[in-house]
Amino acid sequence: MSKVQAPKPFGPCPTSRQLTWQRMGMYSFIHFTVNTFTGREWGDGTESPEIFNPSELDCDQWCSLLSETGFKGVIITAKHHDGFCLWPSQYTTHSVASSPWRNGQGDVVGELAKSARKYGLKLGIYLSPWDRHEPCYGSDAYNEHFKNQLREVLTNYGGDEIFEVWFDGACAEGPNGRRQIYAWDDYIAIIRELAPHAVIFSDAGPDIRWVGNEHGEAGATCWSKINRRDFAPGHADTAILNAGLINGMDWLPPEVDVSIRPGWFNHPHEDDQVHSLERLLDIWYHSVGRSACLNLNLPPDTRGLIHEKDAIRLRELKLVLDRTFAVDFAVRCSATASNSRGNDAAFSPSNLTDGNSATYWATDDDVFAAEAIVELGELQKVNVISLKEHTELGQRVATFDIEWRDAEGQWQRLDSATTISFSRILRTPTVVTDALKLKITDALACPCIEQFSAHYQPPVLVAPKIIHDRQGKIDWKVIAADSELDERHAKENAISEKDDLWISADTPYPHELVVDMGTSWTIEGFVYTPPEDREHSFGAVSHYRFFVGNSADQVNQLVAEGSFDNIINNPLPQTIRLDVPVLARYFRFVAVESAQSTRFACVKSLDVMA
Ligand code: FUL
Repeated sequence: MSKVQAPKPFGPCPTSRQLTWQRMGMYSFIHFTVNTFTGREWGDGTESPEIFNPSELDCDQWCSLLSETGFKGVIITAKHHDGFCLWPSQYTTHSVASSPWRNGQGDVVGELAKSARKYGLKLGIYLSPWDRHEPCYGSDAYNEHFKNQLREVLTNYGGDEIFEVWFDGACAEGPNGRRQIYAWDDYIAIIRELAPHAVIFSDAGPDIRWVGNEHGEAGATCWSKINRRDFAPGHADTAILNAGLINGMDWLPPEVDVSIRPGWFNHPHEDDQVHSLERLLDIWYHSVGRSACLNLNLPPDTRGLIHEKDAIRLRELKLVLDRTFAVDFAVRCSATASNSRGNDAAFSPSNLTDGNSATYWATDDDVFAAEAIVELGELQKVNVISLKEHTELGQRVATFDIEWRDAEGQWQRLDSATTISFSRILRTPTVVTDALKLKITDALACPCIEQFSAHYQPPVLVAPKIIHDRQGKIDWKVIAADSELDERHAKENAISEKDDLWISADTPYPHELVVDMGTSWTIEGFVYTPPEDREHSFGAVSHYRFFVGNSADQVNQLVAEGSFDNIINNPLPQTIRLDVPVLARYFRFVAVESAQSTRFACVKSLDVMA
């Protein structure tokens, strides 16, 4: 027993439920519903259950792939915004029970629960509070309905074993135009009762938070804490969600949810857009490596299988991570420090390299800046450094440097970073060295560091990029548009190859653009690319109308109208296919409604598919 007192916990600390979740590191999202069969990202609730008919659904294919490639759990969209239930709910007929799949006898959630158990994966449930089908949505009765469904899934599919319940912030009108006021406290109480080990995800926790974007990136500074009282599901500052708060009062670490493809649901035309290995590695280092968990979405296709291309990418990711982390050059190496708590062996720097997560190096209470040197014993090639704070005692380190010892014995800086928390994994330039130094330059309380590891990631071959030639666009002309703000945001930007935007006049909607394509094309559809940057995302368009015509003053034939789904959180190019292709020289894009209630509209680009 040590004679020196251990440091006192500092600020909010994780619960054991949160720690168990954090140790999982990576798990997967499965987005699957009627959208898989309609090609949409948000179903509107009018889809017939008849269309849900996967030809070869096999949860064992999903789970064996996931466990083989290092995933620890799987979260299924038991019900997405369209209201279609992947289990035969006794509270609605809008479910698999009304579909032709397995003659209405099937149960996707049940099959997944069984298969997950078989492959050693934990099960998570996504149950969308927003329900665009349920007639009672928007009334007190809906809260009862939702609670019944919650009880039903948590009871039928192994409550005790469920590791996460995922609450979506997306909320709008239901089928009768009413919005719901959700009974969050009741929902949470039901989960605590029936799934006591599950963490609850939302913009505001209570256990884990959304990371503020859907492109796979926790902040380079990432505090595991925020102030929950300032947020509610669907109402949170995305910058704070991303970086957390240095003095946050609640322990609420982020989950990075991101799809392996552009959309959340499988669309065959995205089979060639599965993220590259390079991109997946970035996502991994910017999530697991920034003290978040990674929830990577793998959407099954209409067969009910995870596509071969997605599977290959997961195996590649696993290979690189295995090669990188199989060897830790620092493990069991000797370590010294500028300060070690009470000079007591219990808090010695050798705890950094003992491979034991119960021990840590700590300094005296009044020491907030300190350094530890790890002697590697021989020259090693290093380009990845992995650190862990002993988060049972809170998050403390604010800034630090990593240094390496060169051939002349001089210390050189390898990297500087902010925040560590549960895990900080840095990719650095490659150095060959026999010693490394962790130099903590600022902390909120005496640092308590559990682990220092050094690795080498072999080079990853980058696939060649294919540049598409946008044939024909050269002769296009914008012949009408409402006046632009200034030259930088000119209407021509909407059809140019450049990154610039068209920003309409700052007057009430609608706004429109009329384009002369120079010659007639058989138009099969169009693509609206919204602004991707935060500043302009306010100009994203949510509802559109698309007209064509064959003379400049009569572009009046309405060939498509509708809404762009999930455009704020996932600002992807929106591809709209016409029901029937049409031959025309002119098109008119009308921005009918703004996604964020602004007056102006923004277009990064408009393309037609011909
Ligand atoms: C969002 C939803 O609107 C998307 O469709 C998707 O489910 C994503 C994970 O969360 O808020």
